[in-house]
Amino acid sequence: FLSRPSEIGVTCVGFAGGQNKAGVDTGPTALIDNGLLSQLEKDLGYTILHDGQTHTYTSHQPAPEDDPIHRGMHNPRAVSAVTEQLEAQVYAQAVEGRFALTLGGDHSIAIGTIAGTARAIRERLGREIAVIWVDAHADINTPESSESGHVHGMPVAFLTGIAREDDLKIFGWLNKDTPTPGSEGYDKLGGKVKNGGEGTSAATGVLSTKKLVYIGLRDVDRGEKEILRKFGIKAFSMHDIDKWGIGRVMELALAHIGSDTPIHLSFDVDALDPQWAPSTGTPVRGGLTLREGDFIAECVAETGSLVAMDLVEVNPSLEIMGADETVRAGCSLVRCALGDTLL
Ligand code: 4U7
Ligand code: MN
Ligand code: MN
Ligand code: MN
Repeated sequence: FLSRPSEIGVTCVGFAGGQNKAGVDTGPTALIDNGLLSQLEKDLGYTILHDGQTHTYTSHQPAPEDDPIHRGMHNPRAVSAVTEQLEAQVYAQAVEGRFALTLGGDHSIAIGTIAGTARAIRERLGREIAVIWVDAHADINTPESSESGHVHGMPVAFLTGIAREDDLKIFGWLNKDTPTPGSEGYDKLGGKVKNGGEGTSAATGVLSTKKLVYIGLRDVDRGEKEILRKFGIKAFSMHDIDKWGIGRVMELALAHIGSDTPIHLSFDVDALDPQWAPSTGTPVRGGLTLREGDFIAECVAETGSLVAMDLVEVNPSLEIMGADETVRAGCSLVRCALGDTLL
């Protein structure tokens, strides 16, 4: 149902406001300086559409003094404004049938990218997207469950409607097409109450909890574990990868999504072990090898259903000795997701 896109629409987002470490905003430039876009063009034969900019959407962001903490979240209005702008940009790429590649930036930007992909695919193909979230972390904290207040640990909660805000300037824009919490069939969190099968409910925002699969988890907060359990969300941790091997895990992950579903791959470079990707804000030991990361991307590419990818959390100013390696690993993941398989 999808033909291999010949064009890649690239969006670079120099945003660090979803967490507290400077430097992740320079991720996109580092990836491009390493030759990522010319590799995709010359080695893989894609046409690249890129405006040559690293967007900060500064003119849309409030002054820091106008962006106080809200429900424990740091910079909520800045993250909201940036992701709302980004949503429109990713939408504009994906609705034209281009592969939407976004380079970050911290992982809060996935609020914008996934919302944009979901809207474009709904409009263009009348289909719901699935998301494969590759990360050491589940990024599904609600503002209330988060201990850090960093929004890069919350994007999945807002995307699935597990966390909600009515204020349009604080992610309320995300709910435009989705029902009001508390209305019939929806619980007070805005989760869609569908007491199906094993007593688990499903939540739906721009993304359904049923269409989400995690790979690589190893640092999940207590509150997040409760959420994963409550909504029956499919997750393959490092334990599962050790037990079954990455080959079997990918078979199971893709089987959960089902063939014929457009996929958005959101890849946090911290899914890789710090041995391969040390330059990232929240490294966690015991992660994926570079080969396992590449393999995940290759398997997703092989489905022929991948329509968008984010590569996030590359921070070249941390562990500077390893910055080059981290950037090269990031480039490799993107090439693999775009079909740079063997032979
Ligand atoms: B990343 C954390 F508490 N869960 O919420 C939090 F461990 O995008 C980390 O995956 C979030 O890098 C990490 O702050 C966000 C923490
Ligand atoms: Mn992470
Ligand atoms: Mn993440
Ligand atoms: Mn952590």
